[in-house]
Amino acid sequence: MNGAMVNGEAAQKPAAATRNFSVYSEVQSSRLDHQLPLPSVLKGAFELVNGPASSAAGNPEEIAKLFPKLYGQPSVLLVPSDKPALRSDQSLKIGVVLSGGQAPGGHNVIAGLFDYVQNNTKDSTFFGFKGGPAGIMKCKYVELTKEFVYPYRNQGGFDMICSGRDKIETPEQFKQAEETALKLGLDGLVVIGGDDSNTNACLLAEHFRAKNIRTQVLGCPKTIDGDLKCKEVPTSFGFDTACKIYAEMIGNVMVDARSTGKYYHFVRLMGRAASHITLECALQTHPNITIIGEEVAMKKQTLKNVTDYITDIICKRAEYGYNYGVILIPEGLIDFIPEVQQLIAELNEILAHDVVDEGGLWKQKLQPQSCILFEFLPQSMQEQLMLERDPHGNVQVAKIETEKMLISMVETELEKRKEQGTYAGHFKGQSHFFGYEGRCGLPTNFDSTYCYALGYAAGVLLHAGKTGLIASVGNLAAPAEEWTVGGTALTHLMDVERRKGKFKPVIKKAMVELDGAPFKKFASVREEWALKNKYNSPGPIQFHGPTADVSNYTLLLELGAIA
Ligand code: FBP
Repeated sequence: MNGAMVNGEAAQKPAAATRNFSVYSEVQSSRLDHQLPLPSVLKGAFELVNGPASSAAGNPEEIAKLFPKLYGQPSVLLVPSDKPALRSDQSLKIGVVLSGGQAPGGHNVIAGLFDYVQNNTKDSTFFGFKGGPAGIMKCKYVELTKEFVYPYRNQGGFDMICSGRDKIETPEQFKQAEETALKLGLDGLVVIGGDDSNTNACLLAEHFRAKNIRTQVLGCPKTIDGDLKCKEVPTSFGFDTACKIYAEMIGNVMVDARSTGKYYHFVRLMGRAASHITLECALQTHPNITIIGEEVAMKKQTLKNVTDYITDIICKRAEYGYNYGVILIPEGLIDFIPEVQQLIAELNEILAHDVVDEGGLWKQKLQPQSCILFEFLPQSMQEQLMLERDPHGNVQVAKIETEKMLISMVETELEKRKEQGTYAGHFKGQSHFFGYEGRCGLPTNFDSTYCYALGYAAGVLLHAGKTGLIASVGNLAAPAEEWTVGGTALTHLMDVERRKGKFKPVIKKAMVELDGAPFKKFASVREEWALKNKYNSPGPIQFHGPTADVSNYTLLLELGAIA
């Protein structure tokens, strides 16, 4: 086999790979030629069937006002047909951009889009905007060719064209994007991103429509966080691979904990808002304690409640003779604790509108209870909460070391209990943050195939003249040949939210549902995992063998494919 399979034909292997990588390992090289099965609807002739008019995830009247051109447009589904619906003699100019945090599989979305365009249109041109949305605004791009794309097939990372978190927000920035679209004569632009980036894609699609610019804009669901999903978009790519990488690392730490019997490992896992990654990693590895942010919020727990919950289990385990364990904490935990949430909301308003003076006068603007909490937090935590927000107005939770704060709070509580005579064990905390390590690994078979299908789907939608849709591939519990392919109206995923002191349209984040199958499964076994050591160390991602194509618990439980 000489190259990746494209519609049954091997993609031509170029003479020299151009990726800026000194050496490919054997496994990386073998992935270059990994054959990707396409959903069968994409292999033959198909037509695009419109669904009913769409609405919004919340506040439909506001969304309709914000997107007068796009609101209500139907979603589309590809269905097999006798004759092809799209002309193959068309020549398209298409741009693609990677936006936001890295997620394994992004290169395959580009490869899928590229292959669709190559195989189904004539003499088309494909531009990759460099460094995220800033590349669109500054018109910095590279022309993507077969040779350029090849070394990135089935490889992790976003280094093919790189990514960035810039937002196309101000009238000047929209103007810049418009100039680029016109200068390059773009028929279409595909934004591969998370909730914020897809919101941006929709705003751009609306802008181009309103100004009669022919460039269509489509989104693709990317984020390891797993919080960009809905019925039509069952998962975001990257989640599967990232969770499996973290699960391997957690499993290793578990074996280490059991081998020495002397440490409690506090592992903070990425996932800025939702706790999907933490929940999935718990289902894969069976830790002693797992904190799910959404549950903390629902129970309106305080920092003290969370600390007590952890401490109680540590004390009980000490009675069983276990002075070690593994605890999973979601990155976004602090944002779920109502008292901290309130503090962050007040800080956001202050940081957006006021000068933060060194003398601390700004603190007078905090509510009394928020001020008390702020003063109670360790200085490092205070500083981390005051860090600059990202361009979308989010607190940069990846920089907040909640695991260290919890270790110190648990330590203090255990000392108290020791004095009271209710704890006789010994405690040593080890902190870990598993985040960036999972974002650029070799994509699993699932992510590789899913991303390729997403890219292909985006190609079809652009070719069909669609705009303001997110590529949607469904029926994911079935073999890839049976996956469904289509596009969902981006406005259908939207709500309004308060950001930087103003109401803004946002794609509603999909949080862990406490009555959903993954959480219920976890809740049914967590007590047993707390006291008995039921650790599961899954080892590295498998690319061959019986489990290689199995996706993750979250997806399979949500789809009802496993119980
Ligand atoms: P996206 O939502 O853009 O996919 O990014 C998610 C994420 O990986 C979070 O899990 C994490 O909090 C954040 O990015 C880190 O951001 P940065 O790369 O800017 O440090």
